[in-house]
Amino acid sequence: RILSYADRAELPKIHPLASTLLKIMEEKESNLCVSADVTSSKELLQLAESLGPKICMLKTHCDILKDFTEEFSQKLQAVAEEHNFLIFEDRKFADIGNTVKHQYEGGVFRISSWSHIVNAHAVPGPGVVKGLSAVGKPLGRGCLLIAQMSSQGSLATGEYTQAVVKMAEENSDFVIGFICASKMTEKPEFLHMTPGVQIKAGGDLMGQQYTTPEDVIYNKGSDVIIVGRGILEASDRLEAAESYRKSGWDAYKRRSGQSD
Ligand code: UP6
Repeated sequence: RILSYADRAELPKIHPLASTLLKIMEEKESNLCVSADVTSSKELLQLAESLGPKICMLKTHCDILKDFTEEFSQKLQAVAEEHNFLIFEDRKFADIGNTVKHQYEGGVFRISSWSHIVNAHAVPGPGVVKGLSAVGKPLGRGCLLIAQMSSQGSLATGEYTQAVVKMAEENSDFVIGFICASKMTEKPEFLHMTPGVQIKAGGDLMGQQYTTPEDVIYNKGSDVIIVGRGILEASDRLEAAESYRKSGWDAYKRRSGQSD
């Protein structure tokens, strides 16, 4: 029997933001993160508003929006508060510490001002975490390191992946978990989040590879499913989100021995 999300939220060494997320997951019975990959800020806000009750987290790519404004980011934060979910800007930082510090804090997007969670590639070495942490830690933000990718031919494998896990464990004051395909560490303080999820396994024409909520949560031991087109391209997005929420939650209940 593994620790429940609720148990993990109370661990003595848990990062406060990871604890917040685990409590949201338990309370809303959702390990679903919707990847809101749309290009209009109005549509993104409508998505957040309608799917908000079903999700623990909303993932954004702010640089695909054609009309990003600070007003939009303020409205998104208000919706996140209203529906009790966290915002994860999927910026995939990958430069030296000094540069990512500016990219995270400044520019047009001012990501650190509105996004609870960001992520980074470990390619540059620990300086990337130091740079992001200098901005995010005082604000109570957290970071995920990309240990593996869902795309075909990904180079993030083997020793690289192991080195990413080590980097996370050495920076646990700011790194709260991983983007990965399966459980990376036995340390229950870390969160595992997995993209490339659809109800049916398969892929797209540009190398994306899909596996199912059941496989990700029950077999692979990840914590959060990240779903984009599986929901966005459904004729009824709300119905699709509910179906992913239920699949992810049922798989978690089975894995943690809280059902059957
Ligand atoms: N994403 C992946 N795979 C990774 C890391 N990130 O697909 O290894 C992101 C993509 C996209 C989302 O940038 O926003 O997760 C997946 O969308 P999809 O469900 O529509 O394929």
